[in-house]
Amino acid sequence: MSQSDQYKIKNCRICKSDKLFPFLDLGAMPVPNGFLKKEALNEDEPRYPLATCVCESCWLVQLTHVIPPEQMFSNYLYIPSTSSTMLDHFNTLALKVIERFRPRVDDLIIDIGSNDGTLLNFFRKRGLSVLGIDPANNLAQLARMKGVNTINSLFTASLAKEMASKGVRPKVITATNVIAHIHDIHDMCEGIKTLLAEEGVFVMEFPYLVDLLQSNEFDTIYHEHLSYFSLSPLISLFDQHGLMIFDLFRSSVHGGSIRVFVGRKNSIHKISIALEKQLEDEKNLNLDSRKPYQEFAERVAININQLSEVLRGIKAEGKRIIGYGASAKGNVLLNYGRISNDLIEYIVDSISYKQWMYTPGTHIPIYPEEKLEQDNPDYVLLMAWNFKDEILKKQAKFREAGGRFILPVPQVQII
Ligand code: DWN
Repeated sequence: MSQSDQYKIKNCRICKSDKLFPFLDLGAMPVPNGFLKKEALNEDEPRYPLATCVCESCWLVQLTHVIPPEQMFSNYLYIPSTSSTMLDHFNTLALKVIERFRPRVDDLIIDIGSNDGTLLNFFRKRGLSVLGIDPANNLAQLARMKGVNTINSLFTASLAKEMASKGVRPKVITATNVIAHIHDIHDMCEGIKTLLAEEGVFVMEFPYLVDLLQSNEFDTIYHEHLSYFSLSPLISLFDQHGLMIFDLFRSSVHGGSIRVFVGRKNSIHKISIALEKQLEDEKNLNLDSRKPYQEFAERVAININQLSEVLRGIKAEGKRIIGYGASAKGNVLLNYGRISNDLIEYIVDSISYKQWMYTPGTHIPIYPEEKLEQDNPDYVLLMAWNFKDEILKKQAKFREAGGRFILPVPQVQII
């Protein structure tokens, strides 16, 4: 059996239907955070199919293939705490949750996929007791060094059962940018139901499918993100586990995210007008038909050809181009667009883990941000476009001196 069949899904992960409509194929490529050391450049790099389908029964958008998590998350090179945008975002999230749900000092806050403890630290500093759960050993150690107690494990229903049997019943469970990474999402829901205190709230935040489609954010489709959620399939998922979404909040992080508030069906939580309105908006977008997905795929093909033309045109003028932000999405953009070191000389990035490494598949070297100021190239392809404001502000001097940024989405733009 070929690798592409080995990981291919046959049924929707929420409703188990086999009516899966494929609509975008980005080709086979290495996992997006699979950065390489120099000595590994000539070794074989596993490539996995990267394509999306939509279930024509519950309308969950999902990857056609699921790569085993241990091949992506054991030594994870993504920490949110390098960006002031995310630090502000998590601080505000903690504040809003405390103001609205008023956890008492002895109430426990658990974060699933707690990474390096960034979010939990904002609760901890306000006197609340916190506990992280994360499978990446390197990040769990970083979190513990910050004083955030962390269980180094994937979140599963059996872990939840074991914790609940010891009296662990958190008032608040958070999960930011992690639920889309979980294949057995029913197991995750059973875990939430077991662990969450009776009147507790599960706060789940993830990139929103509506933003992805409307802003052509095809590079946020990668092997780690198994599901691309809109509200309606999520509502039917939670309903199967005695849970319900009762409110939401939209934000611009990561190209447009949505935060949903989930409680037990018969709890004190009441469904908000905002939720009813957003459900109406989804209906008006015909997300329960093939059309929006087919049109998205057409726009993506136009976009990537345009980007390739712009980059090759700049090179033909004898100008130099580098990349900014060795992000997972950036690696999808490079591999899908077949953009390698013939076009992009190097990439600068603020994360020390990634510096002096090479990008997966395209083998472009990654250096500290300071190299941009020293080297003064003509153009910069902004691969971390979700941090555009923060990065453009940081590189104001480069721009004042005539340096130009190339934005790849929603359309190719030079600023
Ligand atoms: O779901 C996920 C999303 C939320 O974040 C994770 N699975 C993986 C990750 O995706 P990503 O790698 O695309 O994340 P970022 O945070 O968009 O990557 C930004 C990159 O840009 C980082 O490597 C850091 C770098 N950066 C920089 O060099 N200078 C970021 C900022 C703000 C900067 O000023």
